[in-house]
Amino acid sequence: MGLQNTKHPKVKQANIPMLGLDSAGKSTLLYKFKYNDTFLTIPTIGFNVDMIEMGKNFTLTFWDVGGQQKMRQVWCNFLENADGLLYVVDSSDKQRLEESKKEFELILKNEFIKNVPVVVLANKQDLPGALNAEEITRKFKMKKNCSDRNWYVQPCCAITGKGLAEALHKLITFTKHSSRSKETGTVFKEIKTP
Ligand code: G3D
Ligand code: MG
Repeated sequence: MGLQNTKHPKVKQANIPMLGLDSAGKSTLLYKFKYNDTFLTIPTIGFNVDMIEMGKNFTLTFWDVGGQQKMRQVWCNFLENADGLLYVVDSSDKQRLEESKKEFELILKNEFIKNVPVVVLANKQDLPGALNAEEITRKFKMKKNCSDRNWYVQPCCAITGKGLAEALHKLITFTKHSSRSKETGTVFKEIKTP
């Protein structure tokens, strides 16, 4: 499988992998970004990719990668060309917050995303007992773990869309002027899923 987008000399595009444990809400978020609508999601086997125009001459390409244990082995393939990272957390799933934090810390150790900006989406804020942005910031040790990059923790609800405009705005601000975001089409290399 190969993907190539069309060359358009003036369009800047940034690659944004969306990672996080299974069921964090990544696919729901992607549909909401793209269509401003909610769809019935099924667990993502492999990945979904969508390019979304963010105003004139700037496109974000979102890579929504499955979060099941076996898919996490291939997350690193999606980091190589990343201009920004969206890390999605189910803020209400207290039992798996530690697991999510460990995976997050593993990602940050990857050389490919050294200094790459990170937006953490503290999703499912509508659910009772969800940790708020400050609590997620502390739990994920953002100040320590992301001291070498721009970062932001955005509370949101993928179902209603609350908080998503702010998250996109942050992503755009972080990535738009980054030297890593490219000014022409990008050739997406083949990615094998287990
Ligand atoms: P994933 O792509 O990260 O694996 P999905 O996660 O987008 O498939 O979402 C997993 C489940 O969480 C879905 O429910 C979805 O509707 C739900 N979900 C996603 N975001 C939110 C949110 O902000 N609030 C609430 N309450 N639920 C959310 P099902 O029932 O289909 O498994
Ligand atoms: Mg999914």
